[in-house]
Amino acid sequence: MPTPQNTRTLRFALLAFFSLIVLYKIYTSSYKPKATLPDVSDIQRQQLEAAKNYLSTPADTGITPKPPTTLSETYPGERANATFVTLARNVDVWEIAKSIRQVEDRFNRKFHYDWVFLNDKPFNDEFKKVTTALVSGKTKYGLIPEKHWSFPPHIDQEKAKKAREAMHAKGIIYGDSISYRHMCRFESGFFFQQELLLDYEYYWRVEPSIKLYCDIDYDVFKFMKDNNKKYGFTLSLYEYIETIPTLWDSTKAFMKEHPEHIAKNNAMQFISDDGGEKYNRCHFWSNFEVGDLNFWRGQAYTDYFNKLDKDGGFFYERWGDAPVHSIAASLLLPKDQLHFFNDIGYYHVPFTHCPTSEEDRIKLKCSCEPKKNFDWKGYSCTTRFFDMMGLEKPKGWETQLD
Ligand SMILES: Nc1nc2c(ncn2[C@@H]2O[C@H](COP(=O)(O)OP(=O)(O)OP(=O)(O)O)[C@@H](O)[C@H]2O)c(=O)[nH]1
Ligand SMILES: *[C@@H]1O[C@H](CO)[C@@H](O)[C@H](O)[C@H]1NC(C)=O
Ligand SMILES: [Mg+2]
Repeated sequence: MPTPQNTRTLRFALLAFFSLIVLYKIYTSSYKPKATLPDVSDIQRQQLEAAKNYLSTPADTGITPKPPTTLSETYPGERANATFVTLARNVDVWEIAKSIRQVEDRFNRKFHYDWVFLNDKPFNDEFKKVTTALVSGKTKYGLIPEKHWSFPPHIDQEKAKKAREAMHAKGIIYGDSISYRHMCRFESGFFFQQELLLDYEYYWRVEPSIKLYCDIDYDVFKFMKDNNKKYGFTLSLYEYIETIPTLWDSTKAFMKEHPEHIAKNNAMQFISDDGGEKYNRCHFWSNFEVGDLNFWRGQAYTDYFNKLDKDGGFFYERWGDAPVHSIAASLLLPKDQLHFFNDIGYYHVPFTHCPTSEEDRIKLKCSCEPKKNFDWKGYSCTTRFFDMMGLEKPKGWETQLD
């Protein structure tokens, strides 16, 4: 016979056992995964239905809903002979993906221009797949020939190595990098010679990780053509002198050798404060450029680049394509063929161009913060450009001085 003591223990054990089962059931049921996720197309259908209802319901808010527009709206009219161009490595794929998305959303979804990608190594399938999916025009992929991405034979390797070491010791950014020098020389002298670019007249250079802040509702390339512009920029600033100590000496020698290439009404005033004796280090920031490829392919620039390449500063110093392009555009073109794209809000680390006037920012649906605009800050050269061109500065510029 069980003692009362045993019965109580048994009852307690049974109670505890069943309570545990109940608790376990409650616990597992609340964590049970849902059978399946709702179907994406169902969600889309529901949202579309809701949107239709909303649009067909008379507004009781006093605000008339805008008619729906499609995102793939293509602007009518003829296209220019033009392409985007990007130099990139395979590892840049996700950063260039962001740039492309910005360019497409703000501009190219309306125009569908092509996009040429260039690399010193073959692009892999991932790079091609991702970028082709994002670009609304044709995409093309070029391998840079070795002669455009290597030391030319006349370069003294010992001297070049010493120069890199010295710049590194001084803490100059990319001071010891060989590939950065190949990149700068390539962008200075060879991008426009690539086979894929020979098919085009105008280009727009896009780098990884850039941002566009405003809608661009007109054809930028046709604007260049119709207004006889050869070089367009958004930001300008002073170059780091340690990277180009003798660039101006080579330039002066070139001007003496080839006076026939120096344009009348050029933009010398933008790059020199004393009529050409000294370089003031002003340059257009070349990670953004819209330009005429035939200008770079012409005799004047060919002679200029060859002179610079012979002097070796791409390797003995660290000449950047920004000062090289800028000096060339300023000396070999009449100044009215240069164009400041005030309406293109732009960012490349660490500088922003944001249209100065609020009226423009609203009209263009800009998303940039006005006080970040670099144009009128002390380290920008854009004031000099306005002075040279006799342009009136946009409303509100004084409020952005620093
Ligand atoms: N294929 C290839 N592209 C390169 C190489 N180095 C730089 N680039 C590209 O050249 C352009 C300029 O290089 P960046 O590294 O952005 O140089 P940067 O703009 O002076 O400096 P960041 O402030 O680092 O952006 C970018 O479009 C890069 O993707 C390289 O070794 N190979
Ligand atoms: C585009 O420009 C290039 C370079 O000037 C030229 O060779 C090509 O024929 C042009 N294409 C068209 C369709 O006009
Ligand atoms: Mg960059």
